[in-house]
Amino acid sequence: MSASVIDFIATEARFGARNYEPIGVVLSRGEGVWVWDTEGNRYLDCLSAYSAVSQGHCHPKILAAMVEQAHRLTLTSRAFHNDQLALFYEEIAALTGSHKVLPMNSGAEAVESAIKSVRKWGYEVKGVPDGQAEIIVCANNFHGRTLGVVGFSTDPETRGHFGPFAPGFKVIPFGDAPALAGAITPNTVAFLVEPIQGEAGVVIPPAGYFTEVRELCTANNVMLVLDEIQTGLGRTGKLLAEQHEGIEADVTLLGKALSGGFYPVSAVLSNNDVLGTLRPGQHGSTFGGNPLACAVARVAMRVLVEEGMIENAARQGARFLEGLKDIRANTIREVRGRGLMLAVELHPEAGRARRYCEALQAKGILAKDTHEHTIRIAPPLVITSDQVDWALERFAAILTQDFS
Ligand code: IF1
Repeated sequence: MSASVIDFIATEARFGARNYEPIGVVLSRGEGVWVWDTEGNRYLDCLSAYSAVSQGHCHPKILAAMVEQAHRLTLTSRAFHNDQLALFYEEIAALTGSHKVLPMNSGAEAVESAIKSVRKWGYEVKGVPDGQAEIIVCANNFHGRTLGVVGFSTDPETRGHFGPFAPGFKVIPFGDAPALAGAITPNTVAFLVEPIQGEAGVVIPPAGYFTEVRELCTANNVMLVLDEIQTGLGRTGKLLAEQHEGIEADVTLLGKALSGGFYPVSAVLSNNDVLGTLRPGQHGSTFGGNPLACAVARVAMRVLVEEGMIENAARQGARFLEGLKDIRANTIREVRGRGLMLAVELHPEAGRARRYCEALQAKGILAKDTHEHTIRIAPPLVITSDQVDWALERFAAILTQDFS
């Protein structure tokens, strides 16, 4: 490593809160599926900033829209109207078939906003006694880092020593419809769930699970809130992961790729009822719905569709999954994924996934471990067949080695 690389890393460690443990690469440029470090080494990005850069790094059309809008108007607050918000609403509603939109910034904020909204809906529409609303969530969930959200995490790392936490959440196993049926009470306002659990290691529920979930929620007047912050906007090979089971959520959360990685933009999407309960002064955000965010998100959504990225995610995801399954290596316990949301789970004896990610870095691939033994693979949705094959060669070379 050159002196400058060591300097960036050491300076971060000296001044920064050490809430991350990054792989030892300092990135300074990106284009499409590729990123470059400060020394000019090129890497295929198989993380895409946790699925936020689905449209590829520095997508030229999103960049142009951002620059153009930044020259004109960036922030007005919601105290005034701006000439981008209405267009953003119209386009995201048309794309997703939603009736109402609440714009926020981070994913966690969208989750918090959904929780507030479904509780309010519960009191004002469903008739739950004040202060009694219950929300059901799943074990091993990941919905963000705010206090409200980590309070119903089941991961000791995520929630440990951050309490006390707010009551009103009930945890059931993921992928278990009878458990949902058993947990619903007259005070249940919502079931909040990821279509595929990301942080848990790309956990795909059994086929038919969400059909049953949808039926249970409808039968009991419980709002089904799907956190599609990671799975949405083409990542799994469909616009929304809910489409794999042909269901529709009552509330859908989007974030990450909603801006193509240029800017934090998130949104709560709902039927008329849930967001319809919010009145002026009851919820808001200084930056939520700002014209720069809206202009960026509008183009980020447009290129996803116009440039065929969703279909490409399905096609290249299938190719990647096949290729990973064909790797004969006794380090591999399981390979799973849907679209370009993939994971390789290693045998515990094979050593830590982190070591494999470091070895992949040396071969020109950036991927991220999760939970000790799982390598997560989520390249930008613009990846080509040749690039998938290029990556597979390198995965094969590394996964057939032993780093225990
Ligand atoms: C971190 C994982 C990915 C999310 C879902 C809400 C949020 C996220 C389903 C919050 C965020 C990120 C955040 C990142 C790690 C990460 C992640 F490893 F935890 F699972 F993407 F794979 N809902 N996920 O996945 O969105 O507030 O961050 O915008 O280090 O916290 P945010």
